[in-house]
This record gives sequence, C-alpha cells and structure tokens, in this order.
Amino acid sequence: MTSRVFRALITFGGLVALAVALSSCDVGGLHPIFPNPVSPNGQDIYNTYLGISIPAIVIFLGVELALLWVVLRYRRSTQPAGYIPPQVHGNVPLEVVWTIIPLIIVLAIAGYSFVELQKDFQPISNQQMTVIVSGHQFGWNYEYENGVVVHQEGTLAGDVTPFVVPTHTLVKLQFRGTDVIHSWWVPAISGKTDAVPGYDNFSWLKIDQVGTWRGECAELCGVGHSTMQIIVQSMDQNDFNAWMDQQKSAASPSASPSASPSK
Ligand SMILES: [Cu+2]
Repeated sequence: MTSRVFRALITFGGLVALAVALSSCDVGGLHPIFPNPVSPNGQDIYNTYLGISIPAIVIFLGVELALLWVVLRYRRSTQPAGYIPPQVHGNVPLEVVWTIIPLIIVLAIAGYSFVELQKDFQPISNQQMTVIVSGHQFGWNYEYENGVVVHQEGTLAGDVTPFVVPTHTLVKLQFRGTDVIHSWWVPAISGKTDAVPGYDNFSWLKIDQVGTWRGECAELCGVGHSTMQIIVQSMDQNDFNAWMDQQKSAASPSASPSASPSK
C-alpha cells in the first residue's frame, strides 16, 4: 500500500472520529442531533429524521465505498503506459433503472415528510387548551386563554422564565410575530415553527411526564437573537393550577380594585 493511500485512510478515519465526537456534544444545552422526544409530534419528527437519514447514510456509504474501490483498483499507476479503458457509450435499460429508482426514493421522502408536516403544523380542533405564542425582539410571550401572559426572555447564562403547561393535556399553539420573523423550536417537543407578523402558524404539544425542556429562536432575528432562549416546563394538573393561581394574583394584585389591571 502506498503512503498516499495510507494517508487518505488516516484522514478518513479522523473525519469519522470528528463526526462521532460532534454528534455526542450538546450545543448550549440543546441536543440538535439526538433529541429525546417527549411529545408525540416531536417523536414523529424524530422518526421521520431517522427514517430518511439512515437509508441516506447507507446509500452514501455504498456509493463512496464503490467509488473508492474503483479509484484504487483501476488507478493509473497500475495500468500500462498509454492505457485507455474500454469506451462505453449508453445503456438504455441501466439508465432507465438509475433514473427511476432515485425518483421513487425522492417521491417517497416527499410524501412521507408531507404527511408528517400536515399532522404537526395544522390548526388542531380537539385541543384541551390554547396558548398564543408571540415572538418579538427579543423574547416570547405566552398568552393563556384566561388572559395570563408569561414573558420569557433570557440567555443561556441567565434565568429564563419557563412556559408552563399541564401534563396529559393537548395544547394548541398559535404563533405570531410582532415585528420580524422568529422561529419557536424545542427539539424534544415540536418542529421549528415560524412566528410571522400578520399571519398565524400552528403547532401543538402533549407532554405526559413532568420535566423541563430547552429550545431557542431558530431564525436570526436581530442583535438580541441569543436572548430568545426557550424553556418549556410541564407540571401535574394540581401543580399547574397552583402555578396559574400565582400568575393571576401576580398580574392583578387584590389591593387594586381597577377593572383593567395593568399587565
Ligand atoms: Cu427571534
């Protein structure tokens, strides 16, 4: 084996090691490659990701290994001087096959993804609760049906007020933008959903366990973009009710008889 081939193999091995190392690291508390889904739509999106990625990786490795084999096996240095390989022009059955197979694969990916997107990003009508999520420069507001609003803003280094939901509850999420386009993304819960001025987008969540999940704005929206961190916290219904009572009393102090309490 020549030293050049040896060097190429070392480089390839290094790249594989780097990919493995990167895939296992958390980026600012978010795990973008292997999230641990807690909502059915997060799980379905993750399954779609695996269902497309695994065959793609198998095909990629097959093509690259075949290419590497041909390059090494038929390299110029092993051929006699002035050697010209057989000149083949056209093979209709082969060309039809290698056009149709990729076409079927691409159409299958498109159909599979489209069905998944329809399930996750259409306004549902069987929700048990609706929350209006609005993005602004630079934070998120979560408006519950009773008028309580949670303001969320903060960097990875500081405290981020959680968006709280009860467990075992189907929550419809209605997204709005008040200035520029933002994108609400909590990988364990749902796909990126744009919060667009003048147009509502929809998603939903249903979390059956108590816990806290991280996310962030996934659309570069200005200098304060990094303060648009997201924390979603799920609580048992009783804890949620207690939390909600606290929010209500904080929003309208009992001392104030005013009909329109300040927000
Ligand atoms: Cu943003």
